[in-house]
Amino acid sequence: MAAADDIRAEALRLGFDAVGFARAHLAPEMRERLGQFLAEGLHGDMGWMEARADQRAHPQALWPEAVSVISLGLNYGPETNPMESLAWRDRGTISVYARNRDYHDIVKKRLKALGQFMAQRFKHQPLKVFVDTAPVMEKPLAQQAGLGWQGKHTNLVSRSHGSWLFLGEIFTTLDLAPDAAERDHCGSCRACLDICPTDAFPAPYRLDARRCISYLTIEHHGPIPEELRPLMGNRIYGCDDCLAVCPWNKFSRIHAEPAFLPRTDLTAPRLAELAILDDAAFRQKFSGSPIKRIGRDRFVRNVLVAIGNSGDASLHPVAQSLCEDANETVADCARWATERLAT
Ligand code: B12
Ligand code: SF4
Ligand code: SF4
Repeated sequence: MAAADDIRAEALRLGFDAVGFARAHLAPEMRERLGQFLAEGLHGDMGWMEARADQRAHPQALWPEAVSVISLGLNYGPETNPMESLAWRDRGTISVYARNRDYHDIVKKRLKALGQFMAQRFKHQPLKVFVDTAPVMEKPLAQQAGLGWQGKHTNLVSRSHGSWLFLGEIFTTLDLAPDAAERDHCGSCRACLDICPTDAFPAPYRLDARRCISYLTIEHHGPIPEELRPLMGNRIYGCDDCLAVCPWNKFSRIHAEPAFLPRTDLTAPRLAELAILDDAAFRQKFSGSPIKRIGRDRFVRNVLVAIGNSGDASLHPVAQSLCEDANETVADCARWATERLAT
Protein backbone atom coordinates (compact mmCIF):
# COMPACT_ATOMS: atom_id res chain seq x y z
CA MET A 1 0.00 0.00 0.00
CA ALA A 2 1.34 3.49 -0.81
CA ALA A 3 2.25 5.65 2.20
CA ALA A 4 -0.62 8.09 1.59
CA ASP A 5 -3.21 5.28 1.37
CA ASP A 6 -1.90 3.82 4.59
CA ILE A 7 -2.14 7.13 6.43
CA ARG A 8 -5.60 7.86 5.01
CA ALA A 9 -6.91 4.47 6.13
CA GLU A 10 -5.53 4.94 9.65
CA ALA A 11 -6.89 8.51 9.92
CA LEU A 12 -10.39 7.29 9.01
CA ARG A 13 -10.04 4.41 11.46
CA LEU A 14 -9.14 6.91 14.20
CA GLY A 15 -12.39 8.78 13.56
CA PHE A 16 -11.44 11.61 11.20
CA ASP A 17 -14.06 12.27 8.54
CA ALA A 18 -11.89 13.86 5.85
CA VAL A 19 -8.24 13.40 4.90
CA GLY A 20 -6.13 14.98 2.17
CA PHE A 21 -2.51 15.64 1.24
CA ALA A 22 -0.81 18.82 0.05
CA ARG A 23 2.68 20.24 -0.44
CA ALA A 24 3.97 22.28 2.52
CA HIS A 25 3.64 25.43 0.51
CA LEU A 26 1.00 28.13 0.06
CA ALA A 27 0.30 29.96 -3.19
CA PRO A 28 1.62 33.56 -3.25
CA GLU A 29 -1.93 35.02 -3.42
CA MET A 30 -2.76 33.42 -0.06
CA ARG A 31 0.19 35.23 1.49
CA GLU A 32 -0.85 38.49 -0.19
CA ARG A 33 -4.41 38.16 1.11
CA LEU A 34 -3.20 37.50 4.63
CA GLY A 35 -0.96 40.57 4.32
CA GLN A 36 -3.88 42.68 3.10
CA PHE A 37 -6.14 41.41 5.90
CA LEU A 38 -3.55 42.44 8.48
CA ALA A 39 -2.59 45.72 6.79
CA GLU A 40 -6.23 46.80 6.80
CA GLY A 41 -6.50 45.95 10.49
CA LEU A 42 -9.38 43.51 9.87
CA HIS A 43 -7.98 41.27 12.62
CA GLY A 44 -8.83 43.86 15.30
CA ASP A 45 -6.93 43.23 18.52
CA MET A 46 -5.85 39.66 17.62
CA GLY A 47 -2.22 40.83 17.77
CA TRP A 48 -1.04 37.20 17.73
CA MET A 49 -2.03 37.01 14.04
CA GLU A 50 0.48 39.71 13.17
CA ALA A 51 3.18 38.47 15.51
CA ARG A 52 4.06 35.36 13.48
CA ALA A 53 2.55 36.35 10.12
CA ASP A 54 5.58 35.15 8.18
CA GLN A 55 5.27 31.63 9.62
CA ARG A 56 1.50 31.71 9.05
CA ALA A 57 2.05 32.56 5.40
CA HIS A 58 4.86 30.03 4.81
CA PRO A 59 4.52 26.51 6.24
CA GLN A 60 8.26 26.08 5.73
CA ALA A 61 9.02 29.23 7.70
CA LEU A 62 7.22 27.56 10.59
CA TRP A 63 9.15 24.32 10.07
CA PRO A 64 11.81 24.30 7.31
CA GLU A 65 11.98 20.48 7.07
CA ALA A 66 8.26 20.12 6.23
CA VAL A 67 7.66 18.54 2.83
CA SER A 68 3.98 17.51 2.97
CA VAL A 69 0.90 18.54 4.92
CA ILE A 70 -1.79 16.04 5.90
CA SER A 71 -5.01 17.96 6.33
CA LEU A 72 -7.67 16.36 8.52
CA GLY A 73 -11.32 17.22 9.10
CA LEU A 74 -13.62 16.19 11.93
CA ASN A 75 -17.36 16.50 11.29
CA TYR A 76 -19.45 18.30 13.91
CA GLY A 77 -22.71 18.54 11.98
CA PRO A 78 -25.46 19.47 14.48
CA GLU A 79 -28.69 17.54 14.97
CA THR A 80 -30.89 20.64 15.21
CA ASN A 81 -30.92 24.02 13.51
CA PRO A 82 -28.36 26.13 15.42
CA MET A 83 -30.38 29.28 14.68
CA GLU A 84 -33.51 27.98 16.43
CA SER A 85 -32.77 29.59 19.80
CA LEU A 86 -32.10 33.04 18.34
CA ALA A 87 -35.79 33.85 18.82
CA TRP A 88 -35.90 32.91 22.52
CA ARG A 89 -35.21 36.26 24.10
CA ASP A 90 -34.67 35.18 27.74
CA ARG A 91 -32.18 32.50 26.59
CA GLY A 92 -28.66 32.68 25.22
CA THR A 93 -27.40 31.09 22.00
CA ILE A 94 -24.02 29.35 22.22
CA SER A 95 -22.42 28.35 18.94
CA VAL A 96 -22.55 24.66 18.05
CA TYR A 97 -18.84 24.06 18.54
CA ALA A 98 -18.95 25.18 22.18
CA ARG A 99 -21.96 23.25 23.45
CA ASN A 100 -19.86 20.48 24.97
CA ARG A 101 -16.17 19.49 25.10
CA ASP A 102 -13.37 21.56 23.59
CA TYR A 103 -12.75 20.30 20.04
CA HIS A 104 -9.04 21.18 20.31
CA ASP A 105 -8.61 18.35 22.84
CA ILE A 106 -10.46 15.81 20.70
CA VAL A 107 -8.72 16.72 17.42
CA LYS A 108 -5.28 16.93 19.05
CA LYS A 109 -5.66 13.50 20.66
CA ARG A 110 -6.47 11.94 17.29
CA LEU A 111 -3.68 13.84 15.53
CA LYS A 112 -1.22 12.51 18.11
CA ALA A 113 -2.52 8.95 17.64
CA LEU A 114 -2.05 9.29 13.88
CA GLY A 115 1.40 10.76 14.51
CA GLN A 116 2.32 7.73 16.61
CA PHE A 117 1.13 5.40 13.90
CA MET A 118 3.26 7.27 11.36
CA ALA A 119 6.32 7.26 13.62
CA GLN A 120 6.10 3.47 13.87
CA ARG A 121 5.31 2.90 10.22
CA PHE A 122 7.84 5.36 8.72
CA LYS A 123 11.02 5.44 10.79
CA HIS A 124 13.13 8.61 11.09
CA GLN A 125 10.50 10.87 9.53
CA PRO A 126 9.81 13.69 11.98
CA LEU A 127 6.36 15.31 12.10
CA LYS A 128 4.45 18.05 13.89
CA VAL A 129 0.74 18.24 14.71
CA PHE A 130 -1.34 21.43 14.71
CA VAL A 131 -4.90 22.43 15.49
CA ASP A 132 -6.13 26.01 15.37
CA THR A 133 -3.71 27.74 17.72
CA ALA A 134 -0.43 27.47 15.74
CA PRO A 135 0.45 30.05 13.05
CA VAL A 136 -0.88 27.90 10.19
CA MET A 137 -3.37 28.93 7.48
CA GLU A 138 -5.52 25.86 7.93
CA LYS A 139 -8.28 26.66 5.44
CA PRO A 140 -6.15 27.29 2.32
CA LEU A 141 -4.07 24.20 3.14
CA ALA A 142 -7.25 22.13 3.48
CA GLN A 143 -8.46 23.48 0.13
CA GLN A 144 -5.14 22.53 -1.47
CA ALA A 145 -5.49 19.06 0.04
CA GLY A 146 -8.94 18.72 -1.57
CA LEU A 147 -11.06 18.74 1.64
CA GLY A 148 -13.26 21.57 0.40
CA TRP A 149 -13.11 25.20 -0.68
CA GLN A 150 -13.12 28.52 1.12
CA GLY A 151 -16.68 29.74 0.73
CA LYS A 152 -17.79 33.35 0.58
CA HIS A 153 -18.10 33.23 4.39
CA THR A 154 -14.33 32.43 4.31
CA ASN A 155 -14.67 29.06 6.06
CA LEU A 156 -13.99 25.74 4.40
CA VAL A 157 -17.08 24.17 2.83
CA SER A 158 -17.08 20.49 1.97
CA ARG A 159 -19.29 18.76 -0.54
CA SER A 160 -19.80 15.92 1.97
CA HIS A 161 -19.93 17.83 5.27
CA GLY A 162 -21.13 21.33 4.42
CA SER A 163 -19.67 23.98 6.75
CA TRP A 164 -19.27 21.67 9.74
CA LEU A 165 -15.68 20.47 9.74
CA PHE A 166 -13.02 21.17 12.34
CA LEU A 167 -9.56 21.25 10.81
CA GLY A 168 -6.18 19.95 11.98
CA GLU A 169 -2.88 19.19 10.26
CA ILE A 170 0.21 17.03 10.40
CA PHE A 171 3.35 18.50 8.84
CA THR A 172 5.77 15.75 7.82
CA THR A 173 9.12 15.24 6.10
CA LEU A 174 7.53 12.41 4.07
CA ASP A 175 7.05 13.13 0.38
CA LEU A 176 3.38 12.21 -0.05
CA ALA A 177 1.54 12.39 -3.36
CA PRO A 178 -0.64 15.53 -3.17
CA ASP A 179 -4.40 15.36 -3.78
CA ALA A 180 -6.10 17.63 -6.30
CA ALA A 181 -7.17 20.97 -4.81
CA GLU A 182 -10.94 21.50 -4.51
CA ARG A 183 -12.48 24.28 -6.59
CA ASP A 184 -15.04 26.88 -5.58
CA HIS A 185 -18.67 25.70 -5.70
CA CYS A 186 -20.37 28.84 -4.32
CA GLY A 187 -21.63 30.00 -7.70
CA SER A 188 -24.06 32.92 -7.47
CA CYS A 189 -25.18 32.03 -3.93
CA ARG A 190 -24.71 34.74 -1.28
CA ALA A 191 -26.85 33.34 1.55
CA CYS A 192 -24.02 33.62 4.11
CA LEU A 193 -23.27 37.24 3.19
CA ASP A 194 -26.90 38.30 3.43
CA ILE A 195 -27.68 36.60 6.76
CA CYS A 196 -24.81 38.16 8.72
CA PRO A 197 -26.44 40.23 11.49
CA THR A 198 -23.54 42.67 11.77
CA ASP A 199 -22.70 43.04 8.09
CA ALA A 200 -19.20 41.72 8.70
CA PHE A 201 -18.35 40.92 5.07
CA PRO A 202 -16.97 43.97 3.20
CA ALA A 203 -16.94 41.71 0.10
CA PRO A 204 -17.43 38.02 -0.68
CA TYR A 205 -14.52 35.94 0.70
CA ARG A 206 -13.43 38.80 2.97
CA LEU A 207 -14.31 39.09 6.66
CA ASP A 208 -13.88 42.13 8.86
CA ALA A 209 -13.32 40.26 12.12
CA ARG A 210 -13.94 43.46 14.10
CA ARG A 211 -17.64 43.22 13.21
CA CYS A 212 -17.96 39.44 13.54
CA ILE A 213 -19.90 38.27 16.62
CA SER A 214 -17.54 35.35 16.98
CA TYR A 215 -14.65 37.80 17.39
CA LEU A 216 -16.64 40.20 19.59
CA THR A 217 -17.80 37.51 22.02
CA ILE A 218 -14.65 35.33 22.11
CA GLU A 219 -11.51 37.21 21.10
CA HIS A 220 -12.28 40.82 21.92
CA HIS A 221 -11.28 42.14 25.34
CA GLY A 222 -12.94 45.13 26.98
CA PRO A 223 -16.22 46.82 26.04
CA ILE A 224 -18.00 45.79 22.84
CA PRO A 225 -18.60 48.82 20.55
CA GLU A 226 -22.03 50.18 21.45
CA GLU A 227 -23.31 50.42 17.89
CA LEU A 228 -22.77 46.66 17.41
CA ARG A 229 -24.43 45.50 20.65
CA PRO A 230 -28.06 45.72 19.43
CA LEU A 231 -27.14 43.62 16.36
CA MET A 232 -25.82 40.72 18.44
CA GLY A 233 -29.23 39.51 19.66
CA ASN A 234 -28.81 36.68 22.17
CA ARG A 235 -25.55 35.25 20.75
CA ILE A 236 -23.38 34.94 23.85
CA TYR A 237 -20.50 32.80 22.57
CA GLY A 238 -19.58 32.63 18.89
CA CYS A 239 -22.00 32.72 15.98
CA ASP A 240 -23.06 30.15 13.38
CA ASP A 241 -25.45 32.07 11.16
CA CYS A 242 -23.27 32.24 8.04
CA LEU A 243 -22.38 28.56 8.41
CA ALA A 244 -25.92 27.40 9.13
CA VAL A 245 -27.52 28.90 6.00
CA CYS A 246 -25.08 27.33 3.57
CA PRO A 247 -27.03 25.17 1.08
CA TRP A 248 -24.17 22.64 1.00
CA ASN A 249 -25.17 21.62 4.54
CA LYS A 250 -27.89 19.48 2.96
CA PHE A 251 -25.13 16.97 2.27
CA SER A 252 -23.81 17.07 5.84
CA ARG A 253 -24.35 14.29 8.33
CA ILE A 254 -25.09 14.55 12.04
CA HIS A 255 -21.81 13.92 13.85
CA ALA A 256 -21.29 10.66 15.75
CA GLU A 257 -18.95 12.07 18.39
CA PRO A 258 -20.26 11.71 21.98
CA ALA A 259 -18.01 14.58 23.14
CA PHE A 260 -19.91 16.95 20.82
CA LEU A 261 -23.43 16.01 21.95
CA PRO A 262 -24.87 19.31 23.19
CA ARG A 263 -25.03 19.63 26.97
CA THR A 264 -28.63 20.35 27.95
CA ASP A 265 -27.54 23.24 30.18
CA LEU A 266 -25.69 24.84 27.25
CA THR A 267 -28.53 24.48 24.74
CA ALA A 268 -30.43 27.75 25.07
CA PRO A 269 -29.42 28.44 28.70
CA ARG A 270 -31.37 31.01 30.75
CA LEU A 271 -29.61 34.39 30.68
CA ALA A 272 -30.65 35.12 34.28
CA GLU A 273 -28.77 32.04 35.50
CA LEU A 274 -25.60 32.83 33.54
CA ALA A 275 -25.37 36.50 34.53
CA ILE A 276 -25.00 35.69 38.22
CA LEU A 277 -22.04 33.29 37.82
CA ASP A 278 -19.05 34.35 39.90
CA ASP A 279 -15.52 33.35 39.02
CA ALA A 280 -15.56 30.00 40.84
CA ALA A 281 -19.01 29.00 39.57
CA PHE A 282 -18.01 30.00 36.03
CA ARG A 283 -14.88 27.85 36.14
CA GLN A 284 -16.76 24.90 37.53
CA LYS A 285 -19.56 25.12 34.97
CA PHE A 286 -17.22 25.45 32.01
CA SER A 287 -14.51 22.99 33.00
CA GLY A 288 -13.49 21.10 29.80
CA SER A 289 -15.46 23.55 27.64
CA PRO A 290 -13.86 26.03 25.20
CA ILE A 291 -15.90 28.76 26.91
CA LYS A 292 -13.66 28.53 29.99
CA ARG A 293 -10.90 30.24 28.01
CA ILE A 294 -12.64 33.63 27.89
CA GLY A 295 -13.11 33.87 31.68
CA ARG A 296 -16.07 35.00 33.76
CA ASP A 297 -15.84 38.73 33.01
CA ARG A 298 -15.90 38.47 29.21
CA PHE A 299 -18.64 35.84 29.38
CA VAL A 300 -20.90 37.86 31.71
CA ARG A 301 -20.28 40.91 29.48
CA ASN A 302 -21.70 38.90 26.56
CA VAL A 303 -24.67 37.72 28.63
CA LEU A 304 -25.43 41.34 29.56
CA VAL A 305 -25.49 42.35 25.89
CA ALA A 306 -28.08 39.61 25.31
CA ILE A 307 -30.06 40.78 28.36
CA GLY A 308 -30.02 44.33 26.98
CA ASN A 309 -31.36 43.00 23.68
CA SER A 310 -33.99 40.75 25.25
CA GLY A 311 -36.77 43.31 25.71
CA ASP A 312 -37.67 41.23 28.77
CA ALA A 313 -38.40 43.53 31.72
CA SER A 314 -38.08 40.64 34.17
CA LEU A 315 -34.32 40.68 33.46
CA HIS A 316 -33.98 44.33 34.51
CA PRO A 317 -33.10 43.54 38.17
CA VAL A 318 -30.47 41.03 37.01
CA ALA A 319 -28.72 43.69 34.92
CA GLN A 320 -29.09 46.25 37.70
CA SER A 321 -27.42 43.96 40.22
CA LEU A 322 -24.24 44.04 38.12
CA CYS A 323 -24.01 47.82 37.62
CA GLU A 324 -21.38 48.09 40.36
CA ASP A 325 -19.46 44.94 39.38
CA ALA A 326 -15.76 44.97 40.24
CA ASN A 327 -14.96 44.51 36.55
CA GLU A 328 -15.46 47.85 34.76
CA THR A 329 -16.41 46.23 31.42
CA VAL A 330 -19.10 44.14 33.12
CA ALA A 331 -20.39 47.18 35.04
CA ASP A 332 -20.46 49.30 31.85
CA CYS A 333 -22.40 46.62 29.98
CA ALA A 334 -24.81 46.17 32.92
CA ARG A 335 -25.59 49.91 32.89
CA TRP A 336 -26.15 49.78 29.12
CA ALA A 337 -28.51 46.78 29.50
CA THR A 338 -30.38 48.39 32.41
CA GLU A 339 -30.99 51.57 30.41
CA ARG A 340 -32.04 49.66 27.32
CA LEU A 341 -34.56 47.56 29.25
CA ALA A 342 -35.92 50.65 30.99
CA THR A 343 -36.72 52.24 27.65
C1 B12 B 1 -8.49 34.07 13.30
C2 B12 B 1 -9.60 33.03 13.26
C3 B12 B 1 -10.90 33.48 13.45
C4 B12 B 1 -11.25 34.96 13.49
C5 B12 B 1 -11.19 35.50 12.04
C6 B12 B 1 -11.90 34.59 11.03
C7 B12 B 1 -11.37 34.63 9.62
N1 B12 B 1 -12.25 34.36 8.69
O1 B12 B 1 -10.20 34.88 9.41
C8 B12 B 1 -12.67 34.94 14.13
C9 B12 B 1 -12.54 35.11 15.63
C10 B12 B 1 -13.66 35.97 13.60
C11 B12 B 1 -13.09 33.50 13.83
C12 B12 B 1 -14.41 33.11 13.77
C13 B12 B 1 -14.82 31.82 13.48
N2 B12 B 1 -14.04 30.72 13.38
CO1 B12 B 1 -12.10 30.82 13.34
N3 B12 B 1 -10.21 30.74 13.12
C14 B12 B 1 -9.31 31.67 13.04
C15 B12 B 1 -7.93 31.05 12.75
C16 B12 B 1 -7.17 30.97 14.07
C17 B12 B 1 -7.09 31.77 11.68
C18 B12 B 1 -7.86 32.13 10.39
C19 B12 B 1 -7.04 33.02 9.49
O2 B12 B 1 -5.92 32.69 9.12
N4 B12 B 1 -7.56 34.19 9.14
C20 B12 B 1 -6.83 35.15 8.32
C21 B12 B 1 -7.58 35.47 7.05
C22 B12 B 1 -6.68 36.31 6.12
O3 B12 B 1 -7.84 34.28 6.47
P1 B12 B 1 -9.11 33.92 5.62
O4 B12 B 1 -10.38 34.45 6.09
O5 B12 B 1 -9.00 32.48 5.46
O6 B12 B 1 -8.71 34.77 4.32
C23 B12 B 1 -8.82 34.19 3.10
C24 B12 B 1 -9.99 34.74 2.34
O7 B12 B 1 -10.31 35.99 2.84
C25 B12 B 1 -9.46 34.66 0.96
N5 B12 B 1 -9.70 35.83 0.13
C26 B12 B 1 -9.45 37.11 0.36
N6 B12 B 1 -9.82 37.85 -0.69
C27 B12 B 1 -10.28 37.02 -1.61
C28 B12 B 1 -10.78 37.24 -2.88
C29 B12 B 1 -11.18 36.16 -3.64
C30 B12 B 1 -11.69 36.41 -4.99
C31 B12 B 1 -11.09 34.85 -3.12
C32 B12 B 1 -11.51 33.67 -3.92
C33 B12 B 1 -10.60 34.64 -1.82
C34 B12 B 1 -10.21 35.73 -1.09
O8 B12 B 1 -8.03 34.49 0.98
C35 B12 B 1 -7.58 34.53 2.31
C36 B12 B 1 -6.49 33.50 2.51
O9 B12 B 1 -7.00 32.19 2.41
C37 B12 B 1 -8.35 29.62 12.22
C38 B12 B 1 -7.38 28.49 12.58
C39 B12 B 1 -6.16 28.56 11.71
N7 B12 B 1 -5.01 28.51 12.31
O10 B12 B 1 -6.27 28.64 10.50
C40 B12 B 1 -9.74 29.40 12.88
C41 B12 B 1 -10.81 28.70 12.04
C42 B12 B 1 -10.81 29.35 10.68
N8 B12 B 1 -12.05 29.05 12.72
C43 B12 B 1 -12.95 28.14 12.67
C44 B12 B 1 -14.30 28.29 13.12
C45 B12 B 1 -15.12 27.04 13.30
C46 B12 B 1 -14.81 29.58 13.37
C47 B12 B 1 -16.28 29.95 13.66
C48 B12 B 1 -17.30 29.18 12.86
C49 B12 B 1 -16.53 29.79 15.18
C50 B12 B 1 -17.91 30.21 15.65
N9 B12 B 1 -18.94 29.38 15.50
O11 B12 B 1 -18.07 31.29 16.20
C51 B12 B 1 -16.28 31.47 13.27
C52 B12 B 1 -16.64 31.69 11.79
C53 B12 B 1 -16.60 33.14 11.36
C54 B12 B 1 -16.26 33.28 9.87
N10 B12 B 1 -17.25 33.56 9.04
O12 B12 B 1 -15.09 33.14 9.50
C55 B12 B 1 -12.45 26.88 11.98
C56 B12 B 1 -13.06 26.82 10.58
C57 B12 B 1 -13.24 25.40 10.06
C58 B12 B 1 -13.64 25.43 8.61
N11 B12 B 1 -14.41 24.44 8.20
O13 B12 B 1 -13.26 26.30 7.87
C59 B12 B 1 -10.88 27.12 11.99
C60 B12 B 1 -10.13 26.59 10.78
C61 B12 B 1 -10.36 26.45 13.27
C62 B12 B 1 -10.25 24.93 13.14
N12 B12 B 1 -9.08 24.38 13.36
O14 B12 B 1 -11.19 24.23 12.86
N13 B12 B 1 -12.02 32.71 13.57
S1 SF4 C 1 -20.09 34.26 12.38
FE1 SF4 C 1 -21.97 35.51 12.52
S2 SF4 C 1 -21.26 37.63 12.77
FE2 SF4 C 1 -19.48 36.40 12.08
S3 SF4 C 1 -19.49 36.63 9.87
FE3 SF4 C 1 -20.69 34.78 10.29
S4 SF4 C 1 -22.83 35.50 10.45
FE4 SF4 C 1 -21.51 37.31 10.59
S1 SF4 D 1 -23.77 30.07 1.78
FE1 SF4 D 1 -23.51 30.10 -0.45
S2 SF4 D 1 -21.94 31.67 -0.81
FE2 SF4 D 1 -21.84 31.13 1.35
S3 SF4 D 1 -20.28 29.55 1.48
FE3 SF4 D 1 -22.25 28.48 1.25
S4 SF4 D 1 -22.47 28.18 -0.98
FE4 SF4 D 1 -20.86 29.72 -0.68
